[in-house]
Amino acid sequence: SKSHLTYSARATTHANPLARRLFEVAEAKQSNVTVSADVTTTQELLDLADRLGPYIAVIKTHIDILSDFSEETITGLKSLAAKHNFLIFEDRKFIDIGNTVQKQYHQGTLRISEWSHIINCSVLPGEGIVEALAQTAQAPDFPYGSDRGLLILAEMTSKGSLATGAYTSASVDYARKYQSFVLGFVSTRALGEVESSVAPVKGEDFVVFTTGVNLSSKGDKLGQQYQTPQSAIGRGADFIIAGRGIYAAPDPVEAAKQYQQQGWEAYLARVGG
Ligand code: S5P
Repeated sequence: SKSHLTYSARATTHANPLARRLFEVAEAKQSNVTVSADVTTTQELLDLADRLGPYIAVIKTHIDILSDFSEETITGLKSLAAKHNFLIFEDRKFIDIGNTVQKQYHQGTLRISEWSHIINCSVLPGEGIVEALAQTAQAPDFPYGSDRGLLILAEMTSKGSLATGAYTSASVDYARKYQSFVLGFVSTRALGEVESSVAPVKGEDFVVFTTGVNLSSKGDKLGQQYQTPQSAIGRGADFIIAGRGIYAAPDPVEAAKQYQQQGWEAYLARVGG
């Protein structure tokens, strides 16, 4: 993996424009934090995005948990992303046949393709899901150009996760095969060494997002398992995703700053800075 290189170096060499932008944002803001803003109203979401915006590289949404999703949600998120220079990652975890996910992504009530730079999918349905999402985003008439990318959910943090072994290997296969649209993985570690039936592509540089990051808890009562920013970044995370550790803290802004600082120090230690 390229995890020993700086974000700036990776921004210079990466073939994918959205990956380049992601690394540039991280470098410019000195933040590798993705906040998982799992709140349930538009006002709470936009309020968090505005207050935490300066300290994060990416905001991750679960747009379908909002009780009042509307045009205002989209307009608000887009304008805050521009104001604070962060990217938007809708954690929809597409998992269906190609024909269905194309509609879920590019049509429908939530209009995900319109506002979310990054999406993710499970490869449980097989290669076709990645092919279908890539086809939609790379169609000549797709309105958002090369400003969109996919993360493959290659592993999960929950206890007893079945996203292991052959599933994780297939995730790497498809990432290699659809490299022009796949930015990388949601995984608990770098996956370059994982057995894959597709040979590594020369110069490949998959971006690793690691969720289940929390400074003060080991897990929850529903099987979530946490690690610290240091541990996640040591295992190869390029971006750390924290939800309750930040938004449910007594002071979310202070918490965001703390994750930012620890995430950045762990990154600097990794690249030898
Ligand atoms: O394996 C995973 C993958 C994801 S995307 N485990 C996860 O927890 N997530 C998501 O990360 C989950 O849906 C939630 O939005 C966030 C973790 O939230 P937290 O409050 O436990 O930090």
